[in-house]
Amino acid sequence: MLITGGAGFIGSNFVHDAVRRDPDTEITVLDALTYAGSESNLAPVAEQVTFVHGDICDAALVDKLVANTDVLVHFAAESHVDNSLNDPSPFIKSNIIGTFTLLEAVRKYDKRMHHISTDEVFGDLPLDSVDQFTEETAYDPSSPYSASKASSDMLVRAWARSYGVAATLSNCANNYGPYQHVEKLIPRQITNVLIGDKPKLYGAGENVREWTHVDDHNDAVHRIIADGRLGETYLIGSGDERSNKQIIEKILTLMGEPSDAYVHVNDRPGHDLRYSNNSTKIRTELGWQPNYADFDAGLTATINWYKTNTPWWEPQKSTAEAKYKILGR
Ligand code: NAD
Ligand code: TDX
Repeated sequence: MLITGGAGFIGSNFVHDAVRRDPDTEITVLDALTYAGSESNLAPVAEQVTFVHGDICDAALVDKLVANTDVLVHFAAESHVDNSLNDPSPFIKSNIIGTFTLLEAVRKYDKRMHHISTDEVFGDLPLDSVDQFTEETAYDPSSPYSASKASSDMLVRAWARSYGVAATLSNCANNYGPYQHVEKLIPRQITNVLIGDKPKLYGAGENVREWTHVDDHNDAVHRIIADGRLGETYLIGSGDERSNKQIIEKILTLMGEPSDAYVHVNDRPGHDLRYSNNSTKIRTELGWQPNYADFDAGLTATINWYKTNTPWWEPQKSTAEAKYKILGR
């Protein structure tokens, strides 16, 4: 298996899981080690994994690696909406040109590829509705991040249809769990509390996200690789929708602080209101269901991970907060 972005949040958890499932799988990770990636995320499985420090836009390197693999699992991307609003250019390069570069190698060598994407490609849903995204929902991205992911998905769909590339796609809802960068909502607030700062809520905090544990996302990806139908898209989501305000209040309560000990900060421009994936297809076709049915238990485990892994997140924290400070967030 060749795993791009395997030194990032979801990718590194995927590699850990893949090694647990089958220690005999030969795994190569290709990762550019941007601010979001660290080879130390793979330390627990370093013996079982070949790490290649490189860029998915490097066609010669990608050609060589894809030629020697059976399955490509593509996680690598610029992943943070706020960063994309500040400077879209790395998003265009890594998410669009990078995916194109991989597709060309997969096409040349006739390899199997699974492409990881997001519910954000569909735009957003009204707050006061029970509407959901499905595999047929039209793309309507709001941010440079989601527009770049939508572009990458469309390239994969086109390469599957026109060139017969053996690809599948998945669009997952918001993930949480260990090794998530402190720029993201949940780790940012946990680490704010740990350093004695207050959690920061964008705007009124009514925006809703569907929270899925990273291990449940990765279990879904394993199932799609094993049994997914080629050319198909699968939506992944726990069904557990919560407002940002509820998330911050929950973190504070679980960490023994008053639930109102947070501050409101500037809202995100173009802020998507609500995401909700209808995951019936993957549940019925591939028998997937989330194991982390109890969000409080998953969040408590995540809080404990950040409590016991201070050396992992501390070096990221001041840089991430300095970026937010400029934006009043
Ligand atoms: P992340 O930012 O934590 O990790 C991304 C990894 O990709 C990093 O290790 C980084 O170094 C690497 N990378 C970036 N550009 C690269 C390039 N040009 N060449 C090689 N490596 C490069 O991201 P994440 O949260 O783990 O997200 C992984 C994937 O899952 C992304 O495709 C993202 O769009 C998708 N996704 C994320 C979520 C979520 O909630 N985090 C939800 C749904 C889908
Ligand atoms: O400090 C904060 N306060 C706050 O209220 C931060 C960092 C975020 N927020 C809000 C913005 C969003 O409504 O919380 C929500 C979640 O924010 P992020 O963690 O930045 O995630 P989101 O923008 O929803 O995107 C995430 O899920 C989909 C991932 O970052 C994407 O990679 C994935 O595609």
